[in-house]
Amino acid sequence: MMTQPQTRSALVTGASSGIGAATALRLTAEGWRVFALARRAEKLEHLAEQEGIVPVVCDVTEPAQVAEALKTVTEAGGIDTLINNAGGALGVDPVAEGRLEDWRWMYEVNVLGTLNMIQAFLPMLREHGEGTIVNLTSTAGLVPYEGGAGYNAAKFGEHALTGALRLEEAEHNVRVVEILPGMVKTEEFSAKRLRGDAAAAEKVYAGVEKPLVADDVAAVIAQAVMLPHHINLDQVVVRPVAQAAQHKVIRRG
Ligand code: 8X3
Repeated sequence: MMTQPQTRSALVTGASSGIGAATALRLTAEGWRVFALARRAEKLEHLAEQEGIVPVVCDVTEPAQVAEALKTVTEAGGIDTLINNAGGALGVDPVAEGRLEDWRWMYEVNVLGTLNMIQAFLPMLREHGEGTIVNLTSTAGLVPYEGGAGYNAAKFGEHALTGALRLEEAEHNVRVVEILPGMVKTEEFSAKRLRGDAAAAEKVYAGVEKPLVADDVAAVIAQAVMLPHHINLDQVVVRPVAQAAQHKVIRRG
């Protein structure tokens, strides 16, 4: 199927669940064509059934797999919007006890995975003439907190990459949007960070009446990318009302 020139087309990484999956569904509901990219094929099955979604199996930390994904997307008509959502946190250890392998993994997936995707798809976005890149960083990339250093360092890194990219790509008319979510209750984020401890993961959101959910952030992403191209939401911090700041969360009960 050839893409019509007026059809918007995006690639979303980390699309198998959470914010990535919700974003893929939001954009297809708006008539976009979406390449939903994730590491595990079986986790993409539920999206593959959706009209307008093309599943792409790829680990963003593997340049050879990213090159394959670029080939697939190019042959299928290309994109005008790249949404770098793949990322994550691992561990809540203080600096004194942080595990090197956790820090490496976080840097690899949040910073280098994003870098791999940008380097691969930038020529296509420049050539399009009105390209958009959205990077999902985090409020953890603005304010360090106890037990957060490894994740903070990775997200500060991704935040820096995003700021430099915006400066570099303006002359190519590539819009660079940074979305910085705060507390978002998804099925995987805290479970992964807390190494599968479901009770501890649940405690993160305890008493918060309305934590954000994946679709709330997806709604913000969709708004940002559907604004006329000359409008750039440089940085959007998205939190639940109950989280007035990183250190101030209203919990009831
Ligand atoms: C997730 C936000 O507050 O857990 O990116 O660092 S937080």
